[in-house]
Amino acid sequence: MTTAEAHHDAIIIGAGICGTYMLHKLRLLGMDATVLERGEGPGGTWYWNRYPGARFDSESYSYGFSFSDEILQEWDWSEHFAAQPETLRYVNFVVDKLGLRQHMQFDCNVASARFDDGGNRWHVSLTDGRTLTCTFLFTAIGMLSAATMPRIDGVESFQGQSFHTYYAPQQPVEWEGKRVAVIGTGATGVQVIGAIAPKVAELAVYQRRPNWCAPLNNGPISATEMADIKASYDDIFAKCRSTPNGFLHGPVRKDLAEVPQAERQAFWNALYASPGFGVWLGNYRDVLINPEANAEFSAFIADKIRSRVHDPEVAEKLIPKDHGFGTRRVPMETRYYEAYNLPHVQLVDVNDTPIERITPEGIETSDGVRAFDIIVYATGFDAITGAFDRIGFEGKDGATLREHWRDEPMTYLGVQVAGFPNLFTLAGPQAASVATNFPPAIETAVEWAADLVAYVKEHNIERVETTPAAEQEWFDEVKSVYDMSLLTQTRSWFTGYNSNVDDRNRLRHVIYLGGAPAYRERLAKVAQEGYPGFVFH
Ligand code: NA7
Repeated sequence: MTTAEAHHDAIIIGAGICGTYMLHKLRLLGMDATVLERGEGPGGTWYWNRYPGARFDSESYSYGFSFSDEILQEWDWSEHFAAQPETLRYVNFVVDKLGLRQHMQFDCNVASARFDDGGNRWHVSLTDGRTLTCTFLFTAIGMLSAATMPRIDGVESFQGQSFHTYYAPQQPVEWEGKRVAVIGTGATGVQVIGAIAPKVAELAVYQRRPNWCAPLNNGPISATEMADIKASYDDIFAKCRSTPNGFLHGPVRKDLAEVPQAERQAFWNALYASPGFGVWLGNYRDVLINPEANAEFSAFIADKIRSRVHDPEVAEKLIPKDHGFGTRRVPMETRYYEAYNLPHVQLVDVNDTPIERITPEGIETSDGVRAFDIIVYATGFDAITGAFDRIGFEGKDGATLREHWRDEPMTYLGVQVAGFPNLFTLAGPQAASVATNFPPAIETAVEWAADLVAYVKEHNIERVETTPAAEQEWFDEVKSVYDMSLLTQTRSWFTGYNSNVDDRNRLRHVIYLGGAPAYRERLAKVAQEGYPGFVFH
């Protein structure tokens, strides 16, 4: 069957890392599957985020797919933390290598998906007027794909160039000689600022709350190193499977107080100088759990910031006071703090001088108007659930997913929703997914879903659904892990907050925080036990 025909065994929404792998697995099972993708090519996150400085925070070789030795051996990474263009090339390479492109439909916006209870089919409507049907519907729509603009008057009136980082132009932007504003200092803003600061004529950074950032310490991968990496992939992925977050960095199995002060300092200095997330995830095990241990490490990082930023007043503004290190997603930076030492770079604290409106010329704060050529909105996402809200999912008896998830994103194991049969939310809300190294989490989700599909085929099952009781059980588990974490003491997208979306500036239990190994074991146990919590017809 060709992709143009209306019915498929399976439809996958999204051609990122997740949709690509799900399509491959379904094709291996002999299913007729098509991918619907709103971009003009595959890549998902790596297709859209073309802003300067966009790159991995996880080691390139721990990010790629692990399932194909052939792909691992054929692909060379050029840097320890590859930049977006390289990753986009990688996804395209995989898609072509596996012969998947012909089963993907691009430039396809899914407007709604409705379950026909009697016919046991999903009807998937596209904004181009087409409606496709399928038996199984998989979402691979990303956790950070619904970009949010700030709710500031006049955004549309600006006469210069402006964009949200997620929608950065495909053509390179001319930064040289330009007066630039960046609003937002999350992981994205920090990458943009580090990358453009040396190029532009003027840069004003509008900061609401600072984050605890740490150096990425990136570097090129030589041919010899790449050969060593290729020879060590088994060890690399075994290591990733052994750590709570699926990265190459796992906690030291000691409490901070067990280690003499001088040794602690030496270890922390080494972590600070080492590549990647070690500083966040390779620390003493109580740093992210015990408030005193966290305060001590936060003080260490604060001193690092003071030592890197020349102006003490600016340094103090860049040091978070409302949360401890690592309780929000830690942005990994490259010469971010040094940017503030450049004479043409200015930090604007919007708590002192709030933004009142965007004007045709630039940005007006309580301090007056400042003119810009370019405004970059690095203002984040309606994370985790936003991409689902954008599509009108309608399940049994007219129930909508939006309403079902109004208070909390209720799911069973992060893979199914009661009342929405045959819909699988791959690496979705309340899965371990986005709190961990995402591709390994995607592999877990996709392989589990593929096993379930194989089971369903083998047993001539037409319908898989979960129950409200199973959802409640999983919600209680998800919540209990949040309750143990320091993360809930701060507002961030990990805890479901977004001030730019109605009814989203509050705690929601959107991610399973129990770690990748526990999540994997839980999914495996459910499969081994014949899928308790699921009802098959
Ligand atoms: P984040 O981490 O949600 O950061 C968004 C930033 O934008 C953050 O600093 C916000 O300040 C700021 N923001 C948002 N709205 C406003 C308004 N209205 N005014 C001023 N400042 C605002 O998104 P990112 O894209 O940086 O990172 C998302 C993930 O992508 C990242 O964690 C990686 O996993 C990849 P706030 O802190 O809310 O005060």
